[in-house]
Amino acid sequence: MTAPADLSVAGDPQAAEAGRARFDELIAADSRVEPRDWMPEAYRKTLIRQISQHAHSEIIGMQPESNWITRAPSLKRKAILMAKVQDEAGHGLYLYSAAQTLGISRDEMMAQLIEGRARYSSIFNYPTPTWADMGAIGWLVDGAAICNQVPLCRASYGPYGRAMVRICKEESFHQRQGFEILLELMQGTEAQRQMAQDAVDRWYWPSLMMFGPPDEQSPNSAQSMAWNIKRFSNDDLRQRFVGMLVPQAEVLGVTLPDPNLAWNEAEQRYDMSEIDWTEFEEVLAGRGPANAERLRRRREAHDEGAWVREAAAEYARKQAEQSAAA
Ligand code: BYC
Repeated sequence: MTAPADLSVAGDPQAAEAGRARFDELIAADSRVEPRDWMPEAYRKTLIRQISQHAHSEIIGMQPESNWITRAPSLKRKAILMAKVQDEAGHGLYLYSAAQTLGISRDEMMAQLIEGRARYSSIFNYPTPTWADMGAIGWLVDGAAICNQVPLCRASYGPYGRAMVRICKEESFHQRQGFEILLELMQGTEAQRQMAQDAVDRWYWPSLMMFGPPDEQSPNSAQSMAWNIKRFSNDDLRQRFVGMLVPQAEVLGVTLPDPNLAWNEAEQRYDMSEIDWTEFEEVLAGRGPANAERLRRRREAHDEGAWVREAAAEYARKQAEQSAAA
């Protein structure tokens, strides 16, 4: 599909030249590019790729947590978890809307997801066997999301940056609720403390993988940074995240499962063990512990929702008929 911005200058090389100059100026001035502005095709494609992957992550990300809604340990915890999962649906919808401004339809993005042609974050392909996983997801997964996404509030593409502002506010609440679940468990019985530590052990490394491959193996970073979409490299954000976790882990009383984790005064960063990138590659190739289950459930939900889409389309058709007759 061609973006509206391209259509406006199609067949007019002078207008395209002016559009390109204006785009370069906007990027150089660290200003915002808006949907009606001319933009290079590769910029548009990169944004569609990143924003749609992000939207899919939010939608698939509802599954590991919704698994615990019916089994939350109290009414209060159930209400909080329901609100959080609902927020994630909302994030997905803002992001799909932002991607639609680039000329791709919601139907096409959904088809890419359910046909297994789209990526979504590796983190959501891990199972959630215990209640402590709700704490670890909030603390580690939402914590990593905040580190990664706060800089995206300044992304050069206006609709994406604006969607991220609201998403980040909600993610902060999510992160705190996860921290609080773990804190309560860590102040509980020995079995509860063990459950919390076990969840941290299982989610720590996958949460570090959320930031993407190491910088030297990240094919998209350099261009995305030149276009002011990404503001920091994958490794820089990962370091920032670990720096945030260390003091919080102390407050919680949990151990981060890396024996080599230590502050390096000379380099002003944390030394850490090598991440198991083979595991990351396996998950990206669709062979993670829960990939098949996540996609199967997403397809089922899509099929089960067909009647809602049909009813909405029929209602819209009747409304249009009525206003045409009026
Ligand atoms: N998982 O060149 P690179 C959330 C792919 S939602 C899967 O560094 P880029 C939440 C990457 O797509 C969390 N794939 O790429 C929701 C690329 O493949 P393609 C989602 C990954 O784009 C509910 C290839 O590897 N957050 O937090 O410059 C509940 C090479 O990578 C991953 C976002 O989407 C991964 N972890 O950087 C709770 C944030 N990492 O497309 C929480 C927005 C890399 O070339 N996205 N790949 O086939 C981003 O910031 C960037 O897209 C990334 C990757 C940092 C993720």
